Amino acid sequence: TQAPVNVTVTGAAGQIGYALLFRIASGQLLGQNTPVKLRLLEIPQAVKAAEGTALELEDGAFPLLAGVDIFDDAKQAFEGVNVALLVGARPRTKGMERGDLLEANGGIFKPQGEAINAGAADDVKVLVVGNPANTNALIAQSHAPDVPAERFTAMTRLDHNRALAQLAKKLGVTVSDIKKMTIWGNHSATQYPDIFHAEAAGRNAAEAVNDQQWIENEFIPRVAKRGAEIIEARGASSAASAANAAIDHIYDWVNGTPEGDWVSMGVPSDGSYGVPEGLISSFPVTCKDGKYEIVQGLEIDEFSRGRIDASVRELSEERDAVKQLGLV
Ligand code: NAX
Repeated sequence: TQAPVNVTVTGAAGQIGYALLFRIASGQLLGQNTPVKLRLLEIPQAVKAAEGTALELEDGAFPLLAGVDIFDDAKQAFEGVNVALLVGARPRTKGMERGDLLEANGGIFKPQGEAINAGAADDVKVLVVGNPANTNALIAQSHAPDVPAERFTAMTRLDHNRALAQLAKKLGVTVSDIKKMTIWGNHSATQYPDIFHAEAAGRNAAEAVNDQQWIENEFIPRVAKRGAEIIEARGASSAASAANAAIDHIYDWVNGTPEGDWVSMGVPSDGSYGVPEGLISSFPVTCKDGKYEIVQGLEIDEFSRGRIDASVRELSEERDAVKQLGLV
């Protein structure tokens, strides 16, 4: 077997952290031949809870778990990191304006970007889960000038998976019958889940659905607002499904996507599909040999164009706002 891979998880004592760490330890993040060393980052008040989780990780007797270290200092937590999962963030609380939210998160993601720049391994891959995920990723990336920008990604895989499940249900097929789903734009209510390029059991998915009303008024809002639906039902935000999506995102990035399919990732735009360069926006991507590529050449009709532009506009506004705050 190979040397252990260093995986840093921030917000390790939170609810996504609790669902995520055991799956990483069991080998589901990187595969069954790759031992992992966990480096947990928490704020000082939550270190004790993280230590409790570390005791439980020990009790899992995971053959692939080569060690667990806990930090309340970002510089130490990201030392030698190969895979960084940035889950901890400042949630929006009552009465908080968007500017306050972005500023509070800047206070987290700026120092974390600097710490990644200072200490990460050459092959570091970063996934930002903590919201607002795309813009938090942009903040971290802009403070890590020595790390290739494309290593900073934001999670839209939960939206992608939600879209797969809703479409499969509608068509009475299994999720594995669906290929080439795409989430475009921001991980927010403006995101655009696009089934016009998707395939369901070998047919074009939009043609198989044949119901524009359902696409516009049920499917898209259901996927975009699924987070709120979960909170309403569970009394808490999505946790295990978010952890599952983070596992999928990194697993596919490292191990590759299957031939004839793609996944959705928030990645720095190279200008593809008219998305301004540098914005961290969700695209269809294929992965191979530890690298991803934005799928090129998809035809975007007027309906899709409007939806993509609206979500990208929101990302531009978020970038302008953090620019004004001096965070990027
Ligand atoms: P929790 O509040 O349960 O946990 C967050 C943890 O982060 C806490 O333990 C807190 O102490 C820690 N933390 C705060 N600041 C930190 C810092 N500077 N360094 C290290 N740790 C820090 O939230 P949870 O439900 O786990 O959600 C975490 C984040 O994921 C939230 O921002 C949430 O909005 C976001 N989500 C993103 C999703 C996505 O699809 N991109 C979906 C699920 C989720 O809503």
